[in-house]
Amino acid sequence: MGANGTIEEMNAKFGIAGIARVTAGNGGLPKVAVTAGGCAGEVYLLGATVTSWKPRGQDEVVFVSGATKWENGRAIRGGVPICFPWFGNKAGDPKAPAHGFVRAKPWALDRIAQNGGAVTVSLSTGSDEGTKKLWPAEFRLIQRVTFGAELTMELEMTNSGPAPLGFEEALHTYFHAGDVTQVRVHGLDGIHYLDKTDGNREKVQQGDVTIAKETDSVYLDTSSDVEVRDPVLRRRIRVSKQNSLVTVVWNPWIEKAKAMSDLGDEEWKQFVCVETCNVGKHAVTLASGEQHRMKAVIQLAQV
Ligand code: TA6
Repeated sequence: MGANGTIEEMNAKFGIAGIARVTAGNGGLPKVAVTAGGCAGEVYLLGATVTSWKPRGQDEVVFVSGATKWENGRAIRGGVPICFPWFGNKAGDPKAPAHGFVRAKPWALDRIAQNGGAVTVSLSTGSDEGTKKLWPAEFRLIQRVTFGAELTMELEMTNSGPAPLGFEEALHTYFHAGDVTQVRVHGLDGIHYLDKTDGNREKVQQGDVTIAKETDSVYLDTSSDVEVRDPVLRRRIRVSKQNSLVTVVWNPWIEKAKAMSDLGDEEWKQFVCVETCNVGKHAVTLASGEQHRMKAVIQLAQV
């Protein structure tokens, strides 16, 4: 039973007949399933993780691993996990959960609203005794997901405490690819990046990003649109963003994929992560009472 009661109670309270329903998903975990605005989509209360966006007549746009361990306390391997309030390992605390703690905890479902032909699902989480042990701050985080002809995700952070605070954030999107070795990520030419597979050495991107080995690159000072160009699925996925100055591109390749218990050995071929972030030198600082909104808009174009 979640913050909002049972799945049946949530569906009675928030469900919209024929459009959106709260239902039991994998592992019995509550999810919101949407069919509207020319698409189908899903978001789990676990981590407020989007796990599906499928415009009508199109292939699935987000990748979710078949080896995901569907349980509260563990992040979903795939979809759009939310990294917050730190990205990667927590500085000075290697025992803290990687990518923060909100992606592995159940969020509250606050609202499901029709908005034109699209549907917006609002979920929230905030500070409590558990979070303060890991991060002594008072905050409220809202994820608004709009399913329609586009997929829009807006992460709103409020510093509800008395003191200024700093945090990192990422919409860690796993895009489904026909064959990642043939994908080109376009839009980062000339951008400086930190290569996490090479001791965080700073480099400059030449042309499109291609995946031919383990790739873990943090592109800095960029708010430009990026396109995932996929010749196998004959499509382009455009990622636009607001209030984000970092883009991360990741694929674990063969060995890392084998070492991950919640990813199939061959699944590395089926996705590329293109992440909308504010991390490192672009971590966000908020004064008491202040708010920050980061937005990603995903569009699909056939080629
Ligand atoms: O976003 C890329 C990255 O930070 C990589 O370094 C890799 O660790 C990946 O995230 C997945 O992290 P996770 O904690 O979900 O296994």
